Amino acid sequence: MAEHVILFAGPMGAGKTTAIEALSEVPVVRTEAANTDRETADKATTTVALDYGEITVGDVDKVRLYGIPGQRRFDFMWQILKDRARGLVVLVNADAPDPVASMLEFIEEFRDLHDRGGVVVGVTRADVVGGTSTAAFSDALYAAHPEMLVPVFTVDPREPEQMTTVLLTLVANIEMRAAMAPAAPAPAQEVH
Ligand SMILES: Nc1nc2c(ncn2[C@@H]2O[C@H](COP(=O)(O)OP(=O)(O)OP(=O)(O)O)[C@@H](O)[C@H]2O)c(=O)[nH]1
Ligand SMILES: [Mg+2]
Repeated sequence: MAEHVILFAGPMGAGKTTAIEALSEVPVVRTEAANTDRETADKATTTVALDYGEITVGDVDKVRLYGIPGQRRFDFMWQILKDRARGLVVLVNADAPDPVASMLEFIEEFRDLHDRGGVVVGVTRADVVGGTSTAAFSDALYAAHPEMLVPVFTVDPREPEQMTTVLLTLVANIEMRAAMAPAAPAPAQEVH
């Protein structure tokens, strides 16, 4: 059984916890505390350590889903989880002050995950803003990092089917990358 560790990153209120709740087949471990920053995200609670959920893909692949806190003051958890993960879902809410810049910030912070696995972007709360299209996000990504291959979706994290599409795209990318990676060289033979 293959196992994937996927990180959900993005600004406060983007929908990381909501997405993991929508996807997980086991009760989600959540670490919510009262939200003292209602200006950034108008919701009662915020993640302070991590979210954890699990889903099985295609009957055999177990996917571990970790959500990290959006607030920078809790970013000690970012490093710990970054080292374990092989894939990244960046969720960014369309009603953030500058969602494109925010997306780029998280992509750059977690660049390693692109290089050793894969990255997808989900633009959330598109229904709240109206007129949101993925083009501005894809164009900015291509301008900043033409070498990176990152699919961009609009997604409502409350909808399990939509989140499943995003997750399966990422898992497919990771598996394709692994299949195409050159095999490790055979150990050198000693000559006597
Ligand atoms: N209308 C609408 N609401 C959404 C959408 N996506 C998320 N939400 C709501 O926005 C809020 C997102 O909250 P969380 O899931 O806690 O966000 P988070 O990314 O975990 O935030 P932190 O843990 O604080 O960093 C929830 O109330 C969701 O129901 C969307 O596409 N449309
Ligand atoms: Mg959260």
